This record gives sequence, C-alpha cells and structure tokens, in this order.
Amino acid sequence: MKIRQALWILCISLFVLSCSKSDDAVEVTAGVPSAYGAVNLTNDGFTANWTRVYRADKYLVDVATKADFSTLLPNYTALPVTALTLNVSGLTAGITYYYRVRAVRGESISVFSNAVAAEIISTGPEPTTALKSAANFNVGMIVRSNRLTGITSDIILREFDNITSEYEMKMDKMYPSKGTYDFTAVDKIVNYATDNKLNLHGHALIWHNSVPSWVTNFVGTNAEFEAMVKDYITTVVTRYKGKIKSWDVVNEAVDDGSGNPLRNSIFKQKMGDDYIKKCYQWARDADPACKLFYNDYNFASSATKRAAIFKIADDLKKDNLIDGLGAQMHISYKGPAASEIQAVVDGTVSRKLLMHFSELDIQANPDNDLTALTPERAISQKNKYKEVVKIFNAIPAANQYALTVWGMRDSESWLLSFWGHIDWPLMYNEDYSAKKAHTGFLEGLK
Ligand code: 9MR
Repeated sequence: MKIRQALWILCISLFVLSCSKSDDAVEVTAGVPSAYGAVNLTNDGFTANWTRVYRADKYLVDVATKADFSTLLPNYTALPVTALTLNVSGLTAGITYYYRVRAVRGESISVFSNAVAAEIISTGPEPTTALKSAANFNVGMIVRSNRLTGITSDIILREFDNITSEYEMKMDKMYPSKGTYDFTAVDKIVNYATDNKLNLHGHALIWHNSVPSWVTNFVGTNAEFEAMVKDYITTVVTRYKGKIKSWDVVNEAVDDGSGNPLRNSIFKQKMGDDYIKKCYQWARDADPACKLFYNDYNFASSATKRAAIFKIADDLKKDNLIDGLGAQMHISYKGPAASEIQAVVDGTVSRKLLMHFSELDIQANPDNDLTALTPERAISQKNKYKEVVKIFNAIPAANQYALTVWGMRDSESWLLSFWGHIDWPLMYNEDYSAKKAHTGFLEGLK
C-alpha cells in the first residue's frame, strides 16, 4: 500500500514539474520608460532621451507634430533604437515636436512613456508684434525718470500701456529728509505718463526696504511718528490725485518666517499691527477714486504666505480699503508651478479684487549653471513666460489690472546684483531686440 501511494505522489510531482515552464520561458512584461526633456536643441533637430528599462531589448520611438500623436513623422514612427538616446533631425525651425517611447522585452511591448515637447530653435528674429496691441489687458513696464527718451521710450510707447516707477516713488526718494519732500523724479514720470496717455501705477508708499535713515532713526514719540506717516501718505496721494490711478500702499508686510506674521518693520514697531489699516485709510481719504493695492513676493510659491496675504486683504476689504492685490512674480523657469500661480489668481478673483502681476521677471539661471543663455534654456524661459501670460489672460476681464514686467533689457535687471551672478530674466536683448521670452508672452495671449 505504501509503495503504491509513493508511486502516485511521484507521478503527480513529475506531471506538475513537466507542466511548469523553465525560468527563461516565463512570460515577462516590459517596464515603461520615462522620457526626459529633449537636449541638444538645434535649428533642425534635437536629441530625445529616456530611462533604461530592465532587460529591454530595444525601444520604439515616435515623433509627431501634435501633442496627441495623431501626426507621426514617417521616419520616426515606432522607430527601433537600442540606445537610450536618439538624434532626431530634418525638423523645421520654430515648430514644436513631441516624442514618446515604448520598451520592448521579448514579445512584450510596454505602454507609452510620457510625451515630451521639443521646440526646434528658430534663429531668425523674433516676431515684433506689440504686446499691448495683442493683449486684451494692460501690459506694464518699469521706468526710471532719466530713461524716458530714445529707444527705451520708443519701446515703452510701442509695447506698453501701463508704467511703474522702479524706485523713485518710494519713501527714501520722495521724502529724503524731515519736512522736505523731493518730487522732481516723480513729476517727470507723472508728466510722461500723462503726455503719453499711459496708466501710471504708484509703487510703493510704505516699504520696509525704502525707509530714509531719518525715519529709521526717528526722533519723537510714537504718536509723532504716526502723524508723520499720515502726513506723508496724504501729501503724496493728494499731490497726484487723478494722475496716479493706483498705489501699492503697503509693500511686503508679511514676514517670510514660519507662520508668516507681520514683518517687524519700523511701521509695525511704532504704530502697532493695525498700521496697515491706518495707511490704507489715509490713502483712501486722500483720493477715494484711487485703486489701492497690497503687493508682495512669494505669493505663488508659498501657500502660508499666500494665506497671510489673503488675510490682510480680507481685513482691509471688510472696510472697503483695498481694491487689488499685486503678486510680484519674481520667479524662475523652474517654478513656481502653474497651479500655484493659479491659486493666487483664484484667491484674488474670489475676493472680487483686481489682480496685478506687478513685477514679472523669470530667472533663466537660478542655479548659476550657465555662463551664456543656451537655446534650450531660452526656450524653457519662453515657455514660463507663456504659462504666466496664459494664466493672466484667462482672468475675468473685470479682475485684470495689469501684467507688469520688471525691467526691459536683461543687463538692467535688479536680479544681477541681487544674486551676484549672470542671468537673463527679461524680454529684450542688449540691442533691444526681442528675445524668445517676448515671443512666449505673445504666445500666451493666443
Ligand atoms: O528693482 C528695484 C531696484 O532698482 C531698487 O534699487 C530697489 C530698491 O528701491 O527696488 C527694486 O524693486 C523692488 C520692488 O520695488 C519691490 N519688490 C522687489 C523689487 C526688487 O528688489
């Protein structure tokens, strides 16, 4: 009996073993490659590249002229490649192509990787369509009183309908010593705006970074300090009533530290936390028709700062003391993400406030890894300009105030000395020709 049982068990085991396949023949599934951004962009091609897939025999690459791959290029339709890169050539300058990759392992073909867009470099001049004629909203540029002539002025008048003073409408310049105002530069800018029918945005009445030394070292009581600030705001806003249509009353009041309390500025120290409200009230009283803005940076990149800014707006709005929010938008080609910028817009629009993208510049070299602006980076920067403009363009017209770019030529940007290294954050070259960033702005309007 035992021998029979043992024989049965042996037979069954042999049968099971014969049915199972050897390791080599086991069915395998090819993993999915991830496509990286295109590199080596030239005026007729680029290099596609992607991640290695475990034991893949080869990869199949598609290149198309449409993001949905409905128009595959005949030479690049499931093109088999054993390496992890493919030089794609014979393409047309200025056109955006898309690629995706599958891995092949034995009989198995993976699903498609992500799709990557690659814009073929166009070497000719960029389109010169004037921004203000292409946009349905006010497009702004910063000005300096000693640069309101020549080619700079020609470009301002051709491209922009809104101007902001880069630094001459700040307290240290307008109120350099106790009891003595200096409006020489502001008058020039105001006259230029009036003569040329440009909207002039006032920037910025109260900013911790532009406090004259006599105010930092104020001699007098807190009540006297407050009276001085009231006189300053009233004097300036009244002087330009009807000519300066909007003011950043308080700029950058939110601290960057954790919890984002109010920055401990001289104004907070001497006047208390409600200094903000007082300043807006004095500005409102001086010119009730003037649009009052609160302006700050990292509005998109920091959710906590965004919440703190919206809280300031809510407190002011309760008493009808604010009309709009300025998101400075000193950003880089890497971020913040579109969703974060959209959150700024959504919070502003839902509060029924005007939106000003007030100081746009886009660093192309935030990591200081370049010594010259490469075509790839110029295109990445262009795409970020396009993304920002697209978001602004989609804001309901009633909430759009303006989109202001913080500087004309790259070499004039504050960022170079601030970060101490080369960058190309703006829309114009040294010879005032338009960069790809300018084309990105135009494309964002479509
Ligand atoms: O770009 C401005 C620079 O030329 C001035 O020296 C500086 C101080 O007045 O202000 C710069 O502009 C700042 C703006 O007024 C507020 N947000 C940050 C900007 C860059 O520092």
